[in-house]
Amino acid sequence: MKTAIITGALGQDGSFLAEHLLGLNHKVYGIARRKSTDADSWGLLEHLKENKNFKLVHGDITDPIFMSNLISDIKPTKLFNLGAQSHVAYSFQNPYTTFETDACAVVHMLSALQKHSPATRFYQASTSELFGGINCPITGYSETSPFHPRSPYGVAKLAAHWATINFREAYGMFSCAGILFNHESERRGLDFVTRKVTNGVARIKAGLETKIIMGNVDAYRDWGYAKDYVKMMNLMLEADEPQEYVIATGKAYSIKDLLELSFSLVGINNWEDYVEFDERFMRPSEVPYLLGDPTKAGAELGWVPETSFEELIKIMLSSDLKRYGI
Ligand code: GDR
Repeated sequence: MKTAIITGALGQDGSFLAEHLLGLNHKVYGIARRKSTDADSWGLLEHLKENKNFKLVHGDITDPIFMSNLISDIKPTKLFNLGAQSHVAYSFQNPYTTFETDACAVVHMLSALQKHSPATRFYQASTSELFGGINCPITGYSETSPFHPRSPYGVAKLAAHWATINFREAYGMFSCAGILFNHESERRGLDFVTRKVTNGVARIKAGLETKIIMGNVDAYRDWGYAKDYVKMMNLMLEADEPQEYVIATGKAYSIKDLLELSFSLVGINNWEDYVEFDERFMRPSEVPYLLGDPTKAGAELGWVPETSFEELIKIMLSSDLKRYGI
Protein backbone atom coordinates (compact mmCIF):
# COMPACT_ATOMS: atom_id res chain seq x y z
CA MET A 1 0.00 0.00 0.00
CA LYS A 2 1.34 3.45 -0.94
CA THR A 3 1.54 6.03 1.83
CA ALA A 4 1.15 9.76 1.39
CA ILE A 5 1.64 12.74 3.65
CA ILE A 6 -0.41 15.81 2.73
CA THR A 7 0.40 19.09 4.45
CA GLY A 8 -2.49 21.55 4.51
CA ALA A 9 -4.85 18.58 4.55
CA LEU A 10 -7.84 20.50 5.85
CA GLY A 11 -7.62 23.13 3.13
CA GLN A 12 -9.44 23.10 -0.20
CA ASP A 13 -6.77 21.24 -2.18
CA GLY A 14 -5.61 19.03 0.70
CA SER A 15 -9.12 17.76 1.37
CA PHE A 16 -9.79 16.95 -2.31
CA LEU A 17 -6.40 15.29 -2.65
CA ALA A 18 -6.93 13.17 0.48
CA GLU A 19 -10.22 11.88 -0.94
CA HIS A 20 -8.62 11.23 -4.33
CA LEU A 21 -5.70 9.26 -2.86
CA LEU A 22 -7.95 7.23 -0.55
CA GLY A 23 -9.92 6.31 -3.68
CA LEU A 24 -6.62 5.08 -5.15
CA ASN A 25 -6.04 2.90 -2.10
CA HIS A 26 -3.36 4.97 -0.40
CA LYS A 27 -2.81 5.29 3.33
CA VAL A 28 -3.03 9.04 3.91
CA TYR A 29 -1.58 11.14 6.73
CA GLY A 30 -3.14 14.60 6.72
CA ILE A 31 -1.20 17.32 8.50
CA ALA A 32 -3.03 20.32 9.92
CA ARG A 33 -2.37 22.91 12.58
CA ARG A 34 -4.20 22.43 15.84
CA LYS A 35 -6.74 25.09 16.72
CA SER A 36 -6.99 25.49 20.47
CA THR A 37 -10.59 26.69 20.18
CA ASP A 38 -11.63 23.77 18.05
CA ALA A 39 -9.10 21.02 18.78
CA ASP A 40 -11.33 18.16 17.69
CA SER A 41 -12.53 19.71 14.45
CA TRP A 42 -11.79 17.88 11.21
CA GLY A 43 -13.35 20.66 9.15
CA LEU A 44 -13.68 19.64 5.49
CA LEU A 45 -12.63 16.08 6.33
CA GLU A 46 -15.15 15.38 9.09
CA HIS A 47 -16.50 12.49 6.99
CA LEU A 48 -13.11 10.72 7.15
CA LYS A 49 -13.06 10.44 10.95
CA GLU A 50 -13.85 6.73 10.83
CA ASN A 51 -11.75 5.94 7.75
CA LYS A 52 -8.99 3.57 8.85
CA ASN A 53 -6.76 4.61 5.96
CA PHE A 54 -6.80 8.27 6.93
CA LYS A 55 -4.97 9.73 9.91
CA LEU A 56 -5.11 13.38 10.92
CA VAL A 57 -1.85 14.55 12.52
CA HIS A 58 -1.70 17.92 14.22
CA GLY A 59 1.48 19.87 13.64
CA ASP A 60 2.98 22.96 12.06
CA ILE A 61 5.11 22.75 8.92
CA THR A 62 7.29 25.59 10.17
CA ASP A 63 8.46 23.36 13.04
CA PRO A 64 11.48 21.50 11.62
CA ILE A 65 11.55 19.04 14.55
CA PHE A 66 7.93 18.05 14.00
CA MET A 67 8.41 17.62 10.24
CA SER A 68 11.69 15.76 10.59
CA ASN A 69 10.24 13.28 13.09
CA LEU A 70 7.14 12.78 10.98
CA ILE A 71 9.12 12.06 7.82
CA SER A 72 11.54 9.78 9.58
CA ASP A 73 8.71 7.82 11.28
CA ILE A 74 6.47 7.41 8.23
CA LYS A 75 8.94 7.43 5.33
CA PRO A 76 6.03 8.00 2.95
CA THR A 77 5.91 7.02 -0.71
CA LYS A 78 4.75 10.55 -1.48
CA LEU A 79 4.73 13.92 0.26
CA PHE A 80 2.46 16.64 -1.09
CA ASN A 81 3.30 20.04 0.36
CA LEU A 82 0.06 21.98 0.10
CA GLY A 83 0.34 23.76 3.45
CA ALA A 84 1.01 27.47 3.00
CA GLN A 85 0.05 31.01 3.83
CA SER A 86 -1.86 31.18 0.57
CA HIS A 87 -3.49 34.61 0.61
CA VAL A 88 -1.64 37.05 -1.66
CA ALA A 89 -3.06 40.27 -0.15
CA TYR A 90 -2.33 39.08 3.41
CA SER A 91 1.31 38.45 2.45
CA PHE A 92 1.87 42.21 2.02
CA GLN A 93 1.01 42.73 5.70
CA ASN A 94 2.87 39.62 6.87
CA PRO A 95 5.81 39.11 4.50
CA TYR A 96 8.11 37.51 7.06
CA THR A 97 5.75 34.84 8.35
CA THR A 98 4.69 34.19 4.76
CA PHE A 99 8.33 33.56 3.88
CA GLU A 100 8.80 31.26 6.87
CA THR A 101 5.79 29.14 5.95
CA ASP A 102 6.02 29.22 2.17
CA ALA A 103 9.80 29.09 1.70
CA CYS A 104 11.83 28.19 4.83
CA ALA A 105 9.50 25.32 5.77
CA VAL A 106 9.96 23.83 2.30
CA VAL A 107 13.74 23.87 2.62
CA HIS A 108 13.43 22.14 6.01
CA MET A 109 11.09 19.56 4.51
CA LEU A 110 13.40 18.81 1.59
CA SER A 111 16.38 18.49 3.95
CA ALA A 112 14.45 16.12 6.19
CA LEU A 113 13.49 14.00 3.17
CA GLN A 114 17.07 13.93 1.95
CA LYS A 115 18.26 12.74 5.36
CA HIS A 116 15.48 10.38 6.47
CA SER A 117 13.58 9.28 3.38
CA PRO A 118 15.36 10.10 0.11
CA ALA A 119 13.12 7.76 -1.92
CA THR A 120 9.97 9.74 -1.08
CA ARG A 121 8.45 11.52 -4.07
CA PHE A 122 7.89 15.21 -3.25
CA TYR A 123 5.28 17.53 -4.73
CA GLN A 124 5.57 21.27 -4.14
CA ALA A 125 2.56 23.53 -4.69
CA SER A 126 3.95 26.24 -6.94
CA THR A 127 1.73 28.92 -8.39
CA SER A 128 0.98 31.18 -11.33
CA GLU A 129 1.92 34.03 -8.97
CA LEU A 130 5.54 33.21 -9.92
CA PHE A 131 4.94 34.80 -13.34
CA GLY A 132 3.59 38.14 -12.15
CA GLY A 133 1.01 38.71 -14.87
CA ILE A 134 2.81 41.40 -16.87
CA ASN A 135 3.69 40.59 -20.51
CA CYS A 136 1.69 37.38 -20.49
CA PRO A 137 2.23 35.56 -23.83
CA ILE A 138 -0.88 35.35 -26.05
CA THR A 139 -0.86 31.57 -25.69
CA GLY A 140 -0.43 31.84 -21.91
CA TYR A 141 2.46 31.24 -19.53
CA SER A 142 4.22 27.91 -19.93
CA GLU A 143 6.89 25.99 -18.03
CA THR A 144 9.62 27.99 -19.84
CA SER A 145 8.20 31.48 -19.23
CA PRO A 146 10.33 33.84 -17.09
CA PHE A 147 9.33 34.46 -13.48
CA HIS A 148 8.68 37.89 -11.98
CA PRO A 149 6.71 37.56 -8.72
CA ARG A 150 4.80 40.67 -7.59
CA SER A 151 4.02 39.92 -3.93
CA PRO A 152 5.78 38.61 -0.82
CA TYR A 153 3.74 35.44 -1.39
CA GLY A 154 5.07 35.08 -4.93
CA VAL A 155 8.64 35.75 -3.81
CA ALA A 156 8.45 33.07 -1.10
CA LYS A 157 6.85 30.58 -3.49
CA LEU A 158 9.60 31.25 -6.02
CA ALA A 159 12.28 30.43 -3.42
CA ALA A 160 10.47 27.16 -2.63
CA HIS A 161 10.10 26.39 -6.33
CA TRP A 162 13.83 26.68 -6.92
CA ALA A 163 14.64 24.77 -3.72
CA THR A 164 12.51 21.90 -5.03
CA ILE A 165 14.43 21.87 -8.32
CA ASN A 166 17.77 22.32 -6.59
CA PHE A 167 17.29 19.27 -4.32
CA ARG A 168 16.44 17.26 -7.43
CA GLU A 169 19.52 18.43 -9.32
CA ALA A 170 21.89 18.28 -6.37
CA TYR A 171 20.82 15.01 -4.74
CA GLY A 172 18.83 13.17 -7.41
CA MET A 173 15.63 13.35 -5.38
CA PHE A 174 12.22 12.91 -7.03
CA SER A 175 11.04 16.42 -6.20
CA CYS A 176 8.92 18.51 -8.53
CA ALA A 177 6.58 21.48 -8.55
CA GLY A 178 3.16 21.93 -10.13
CA ILE A 179 2.62 25.51 -11.32
CA LEU A 180 -1.09 25.77 -10.62
CA PHE A 181 -3.16 28.64 -11.88
CA ASN A 182 -6.15 29.73 -9.75
CA HIS A 183 -8.26 26.76 -8.76
CA GLU A 184 -11.50 27.14 -6.91
CA SER A 185 -14.42 25.12 -5.59
CA GLU A 186 -17.31 25.07 -3.15
CA ARG A 187 -14.59 24.50 -0.50
CA ARG A 188 -12.69 27.71 -1.32
CA GLY A 189 -12.07 30.14 1.56
CA LEU A 190 -14.51 33.05 1.70
CA ASP A 191 -11.86 35.72 1.20
CA PHE A 192 -10.68 34.56 -2.22
CA VAL A 193 -12.41 36.42 -5.00
CA THR A 194 -14.53 33.65 -6.59
CA ARG A 195 -16.02 32.47 -3.32
CA LYS A 196 -16.40 36.03 -2.04
CA VAL A 197 -18.54 36.70 -5.11
CA THR A 198 -20.60 33.47 -5.15
CA ASN A 199 -21.19 33.70 -1.40
CA GLY A 200 -21.98 37.42 -1.69
CA VAL A 201 -24.48 36.83 -4.49
CA ALA A 202 -26.15 34.06 -2.45
CA ARG A 203 -26.39 36.38 0.58
CA ILE A 204 -27.92 39.13 -1.55
CA LYS A 205 -30.39 36.64 -2.99
CA ALA A 206 -31.25 35.50 0.55
CA GLY A 207 -31.86 39.11 1.60
CA LEU A 208 -28.97 39.06 4.09
CA GLU A 209 -26.85 41.65 2.28
CA THR A 210 -27.33 44.41 -0.26
CA LYS A 211 -23.79 44.87 -1.66
CA ILE A 212 -20.46 43.18 -2.27
CA ILE A 213 -17.40 45.35 -1.62
CA MET A 214 -14.62 44.61 -4.11
CA GLY A 215 -11.08 45.62 -5.05
CA ASN A 216 -9.65 45.57 -8.59
CA VAL A 217 -12.29 44.10 -10.89
CA ASP A 218 -10.16 44.57 -14.02
CA ALA A 219 -7.72 41.74 -13.19
CA TYR A 220 -7.90 38.52 -15.25
CA ARG A 221 -7.44 35.01 -13.96
CA ASP A 222 -7.38 31.50 -15.44
CA TRP A 223 -9.80 29.72 -13.10
CA GLY A 224 -10.17 25.93 -12.93
CA TYR A 225 -11.85 23.43 -10.59
CA ALA A 226 -9.62 22.34 -7.68
CA LYS A 227 -11.03 18.81 -7.80
CA ASP A 228 -9.63 18.40 -11.35
CA TYR A 229 -6.28 19.90 -10.39
CA VAL A 230 -5.44 17.56 -7.49
CA LYS A 231 -5.50 14.63 -9.92
CA MET A 232 -2.60 16.21 -11.78
CA MET A 233 -0.59 16.53 -8.54
CA ASN A 234 -0.71 12.78 -8.16
CA LEU A 235 -0.02 12.13 -11.86
CA MET A 236 3.16 14.16 -11.48
CA LEU A 237 4.39 11.90 -8.68
CA GLU A 238 3.40 8.78 -10.63
CA ALA A 239 5.33 9.94 -13.73
CA ASP A 240 8.61 8.38 -14.86
CA GLU A 241 10.55 11.61 -14.30
CA PRO A 242 10.13 14.51 -11.86
CA GLN A 243 9.31 17.63 -13.84
CA GLU A 244 7.48 20.95 -13.58
CA TYR A 245 4.06 21.33 -15.18
CA VAL A 246 1.69 24.25 -15.69
CA ILE A 247 -1.82 23.30 -14.61
CA ALA A 248 -4.45 25.64 -16.03
CA THR A 249 -7.49 25.74 -18.29
CA GLY A 250 -6.05 27.96 -21.07
CA LYS A 251 -8.88 30.50 -20.71
CA ALA A 252 -8.82 33.80 -18.81
CA TYR A 253 -11.74 35.85 -17.49
CA SER A 254 -11.88 39.15 -15.63
CA ILE A 255 -13.34 39.72 -12.17
CA LYS A 256 -16.03 41.72 -14.02
CA ASP A 257 -16.86 38.58 -16.04
CA LEU A 258 -17.07 36.65 -12.76
CA LEU A 259 -19.47 39.22 -11.28
CA GLU A 260 -21.61 39.38 -14.40
CA LEU A 261 -21.91 35.58 -14.66
CA SER A 262 -22.59 35.02 -10.94
CA PHE A 263 -25.30 37.67 -10.72
CA SER A 264 -26.89 36.60 -14.01
CA LEU A 265 -27.15 33.02 -12.75
CA VAL A 266 -29.57 34.24 -10.06
CA GLY A 267 -31.46 36.44 -12.52
CA ILE A 268 -29.77 39.77 -11.73
CA ASN A 269 -28.55 41.49 -14.88
CA ASN A 270 -27.41 44.84 -13.43
CA TRP A 271 -24.52 43.62 -11.25
CA GLU A 272 -22.95 47.10 -11.09
CA ASP A 273 -25.82 48.21 -8.84
CA TYR A 274 -24.82 45.62 -6.24
CA VAL A 275 -21.05 46.16 -6.20
CA GLU A 276 -19.00 48.83 -4.44
CA PHE A 277 -15.27 49.40 -4.51
CA ASP A 278 -12.92 49.90 -1.60
CA GLU A 279 -9.19 50.66 -1.65
CA ARG A 280 -8.86 48.20 1.23
CA PHE A 281 -9.09 45.31 -1.26
CA MET A 282 -6.50 46.74 -3.67
CA ARG A 283 -2.96 45.33 -3.57
CA PRO A 284 0.26 47.42 -3.47
CA SER A 285 1.36 45.64 -6.66
CA GLU A 286 -1.25 43.74 -8.65
CA VAL A 287 -0.92 40.76 -10.98
CA PRO A 288 -3.09 42.02 -13.82
CA TYR A 289 -3.40 39.14 -16.27
CA LEU A 290 -2.85 35.41 -15.80
CA LEU A 291 -3.43 32.84 -18.51
CA GLY A 292 -1.83 29.40 -18.39
CA ASP A 293 -0.86 27.05 -21.19
CA PRO A 294 -1.44 23.44 -20.02
CA THR A 295 -0.22 21.84 -23.30
CA LYS A 296 2.65 19.94 -21.67
CA ALA A 297 0.40 18.40 -18.99
CA GLY A 298 -1.95 17.14 -21.69
CA ALA A 299 0.74 15.89 -24.04
CA GLU A 300 2.91 14.11 -21.45
CA LEU A 301 0.56 13.04 -18.66
CA GLY A 302 -2.80 13.06 -20.43
CA TRP A 303 -4.26 15.63 -18.03
CA VAL A 304 -7.01 17.93 -19.26
CA PRO A 305 -9.22 20.29 -17.25
CA GLU A 306 -12.71 18.78 -17.03
CA THR A 307 -14.73 21.75 -15.75
CA SER A 308 -15.38 25.03 -17.59
CA PHE A 309 -15.43 28.44 -15.88
CA GLU A 310 -19.22 28.58 -16.17
CA GLU A 311 -19.66 25.06 -14.73
CA LEU A 312 -17.30 25.93 -11.87
CA ILE A 313 -19.22 29.06 -10.91
CA LYS A 314 -22.48 27.15 -11.11
CA ILE A 315 -21.13 24.49 -8.72
CA MET A 316 -19.94 27.14 -6.26
CA LEU A 317 -23.03 29.28 -6.47
CA SER A 318 -25.48 26.42 -6.06
CA SER A 319 -23.56 25.20 -3.00
CA ASP A 320 -23.69 28.72 -1.48
CA LEU A 321 -27.37 29.19 -2.32
CA LYS A 322 -28.11 25.85 -0.67
CA ARG A 323 -26.36 26.96 2.52
CA TYR A 324 -28.80 29.87 2.73
CA GLY A 325 -31.74 27.59 2.06
CA ILE A 326 -32.31 28.74 -1.54
P1 GDR B 1 -4.99 35.26 -6.22
O1 GDR B 1 -6.50 34.98 -5.76
O2 GDR B 1 -4.42 36.46 -5.58
O3 GDR B 1 -4.97 35.22 -7.72
O4 GDR B 1 -4.22 33.99 -5.62
P2 GDR B 1 -7.64 35.94 -5.20
O5 GDR B 1 -8.90 35.21 -5.44
O6 GDR B 1 -7.35 36.41 -3.82
O7 GDR B 1 -7.56 37.23 -6.15
C1 GDR B 1 -7.79 37.15 -7.56
C2 GDR B 1 -7.89 38.54 -8.15
O8 GDR B 1 -9.08 39.18 -7.70
C3 GDR B 1 -8.78 40.52 -7.35
N1 GDR B 1 -9.77 41.03 -6.39
C4 GDR B 1 -10.00 40.54 -5.16
N2 GDR B 1 -9.41 39.51 -4.50
C5 GDR B 1 -9.85 39.23 -3.25
N3 GDR B 1 -9.30 38.20 -2.59
N4 GDR B 1 -10.83 39.99 -2.64
C6 GDR B 1 -11.43 41.04 -3.27
O9 GDR B 1 -12.31 41.70 -2.72
C7 GDR B 1 -11.01 41.33 -4.60
N5 GDR B 1 -11.38 42.26 -5.52
C8 GDR B 1 -10.63 42.06 -6.59
C9 GDR B 1 -7.37 40.44 -6.78
O10 GDR B 1 -6.78 41.73 -6.73
C10 GDR B 1 -6.73 39.48 -7.78
O11 GDR B 1 -6.33 40.18 -8.92
C11 GDR B 1 -4.81 32.70 -5.57
C12 GDR B 1 -4.37 32.05 -4.25
O12 GDR B 1 -5.09 30.85 -4.07
C13 GDR B 1 -2.89 31.73 -4.29
O13 GDR B 1 -2.54 30.99 -3.12
C14 GDR B 1 -2.60 30.89 -5.53
O14 GDR B 1 -1.22 30.62 -5.59
C15 GDR B 1 -3.06 31.60 -6.77
O15 GDR B 1 -4.44 31.91 -6.66
C16 GDR B 1 -2.85 30.76 -8.02
